[in-house]
Amino acid sequence: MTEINAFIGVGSNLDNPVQHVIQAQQDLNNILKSQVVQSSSLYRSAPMGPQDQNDYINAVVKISTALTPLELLTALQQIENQHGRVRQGERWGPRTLDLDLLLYGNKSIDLPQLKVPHYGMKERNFVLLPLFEIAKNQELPDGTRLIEYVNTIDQSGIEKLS
Ligand code: A4P
Ligand code: MG
Repeated sequence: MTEINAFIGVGSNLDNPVQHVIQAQQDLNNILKSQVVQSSSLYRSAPMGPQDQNDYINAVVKISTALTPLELLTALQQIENQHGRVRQGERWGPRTLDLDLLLYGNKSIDLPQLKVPHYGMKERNFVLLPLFEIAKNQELPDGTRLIEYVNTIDQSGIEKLS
């Protein structure tokens, strides 16, 4: 069985976000044919998008998985639903739990329901900093190095918690 390393971006800004993120780390370890390899620290960040919402807690989790990308996406969405995620339609609005598939091995995926690398990851400090913490030498599928993006982003408005 081939195991692939994948990175999951975790975010929450409703109903005790720290608890949601910690619980999500455990939930990811319980996904079928998958286990957590490493988790980043938790980070507190100012909201991107509408400003009338709470700060976010973000983290990145590395897993090893034998699921296909679409099977993994389904598993991530099930976990979001277990956390009471309600989709209200507001772009970048508040949420109990958001799980984004950032990277799946070195694959590029361009399906209607799944784009990998995740479209926002190259310009979001709340994705790049936790990812870089646990994957210093990571490359993206196009051969660019993660550190190149880390070196160019604005690192204000984000704080490492633990
Ligand atoms: N989808 C496509 N590619 C992917 C992927 N790589 N991973 C599709 C996960 N899903 C992917 O997702 C909408 C659809 O995207 C899914 O049905 C899936 O098929 P969603 O989670 O329902 O929608 P969303 O997350 O509200 O939309 P969006 O635009 O992806 O929001 P973002 O980009 O996730 O932003 N500020 C801070 N500080 N920290 C945050 O974590 N997060 C957001 C949400 C806004 N502001 C934030 C943060
Ligand atoms: Mg999302």
